[in-house]
Amino acid sequence: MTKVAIIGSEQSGRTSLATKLGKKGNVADITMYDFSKNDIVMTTIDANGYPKSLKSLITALNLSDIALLCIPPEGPDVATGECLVALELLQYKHGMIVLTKADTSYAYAQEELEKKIRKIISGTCMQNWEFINVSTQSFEGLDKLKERILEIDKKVSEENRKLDEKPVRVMVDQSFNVTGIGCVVLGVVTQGTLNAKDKLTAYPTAKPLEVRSIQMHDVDVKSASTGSRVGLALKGIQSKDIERGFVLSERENVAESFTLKSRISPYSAPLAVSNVLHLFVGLQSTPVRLEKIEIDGEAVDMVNPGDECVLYLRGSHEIAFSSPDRFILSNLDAKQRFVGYGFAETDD
Ligand SMILES: Nc1nc2c(ncn2[C@@H]2O[C@H](COP(=O)(O)OP(=O)(O)OP(=O)(O)O)[C@@H](O)[C@H]2O)c(=O)[nH]1
Ligand SMILES: [Mg+2]
Repeated sequence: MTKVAIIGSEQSGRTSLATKLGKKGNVADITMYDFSKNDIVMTTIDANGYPKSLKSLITALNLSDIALLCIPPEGPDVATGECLVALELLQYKHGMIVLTKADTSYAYAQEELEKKIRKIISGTCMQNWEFINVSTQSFEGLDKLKERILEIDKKVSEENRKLDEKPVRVMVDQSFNVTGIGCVVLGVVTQGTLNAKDKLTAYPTAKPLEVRSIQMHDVDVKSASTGSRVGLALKGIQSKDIERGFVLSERENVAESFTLKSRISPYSAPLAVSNVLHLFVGLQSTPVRLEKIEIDGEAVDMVNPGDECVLYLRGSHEIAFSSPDRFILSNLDAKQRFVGYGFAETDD
């Protein structure tokens, strides 16, 4: 099951590209486009709420395995830079740089643009990503792009098979009530293998539930491996008790305040105690206040771009997390809004 996120700056050609990759589904701050033919099943997510909403960007990336960063012939702007920072903070493994609207540019200009961006991404997790010139007008590059997506997805599947034996976790992105069925949620199996009749808990509220049935692209299945996008009918819980961001699993840590071993992005402004930041983990997010900063075990008032530190953050509502989860920190008032990443101390 192939899951693709389309990101980039305003007017970079994101939605035009998404419409070429699948059939449009419901629209929120992300829009999903579904495609299925023979044994190819693909969901493409347009982060259409970005750049206004950082959450749209993070949600699209966390629900996907392959990122397509759209850059138009005009070249990168602040939002493009912010997308690059997000990918680097998430250590996003797979993706491509899509030079969009190729029909409005020239081969030489596209080559120069590629050179310029290659310089920017050297030394980052994106340094080996392929560049591809695409036009949704002349159709240049579209077949090649689809081919490459499927090639990359083979690697993604291999990686996911290594996670199939882990304890199951499902990241929920939608929850609603279906007459005659009850609570239905949509989401992604982020690790482990989900089986019908599994008894799990919805976090952060810790409400127990049973998986009544599993569907993948409208087909009933008995189990779903890591990376699967699933629809689940749930027993023992109501749709109003689950929302986007919830994690279904056997056990999660739940907290309102966090101690994060962090690294500040080189592209952030310095941080100071009492700053108000915005924290993302999985599809959850919360405002947090920076209560305390430690560098090498010593309390300090400020921390600089590029520094490693321990951040003590106080939030206002409960967040579910486990040891592999990467927290992303942002300052919604800054021009480049991403601040850094961190990992929480967990009980497991
Ligand atoms: N000539 C040409 N125009 C394109 C191409 N792709 C997109 N456009 C045009 O560029 C503009 C922006 O395209 P969208 O696909 O809406 O880009 P977007 O990033 O989704 O834009 P917003 O969501 O509005 O920020 C539209 O007017 C498109 O018609 C292309 O391949 N060639
Ligand atoms: Mg759009």
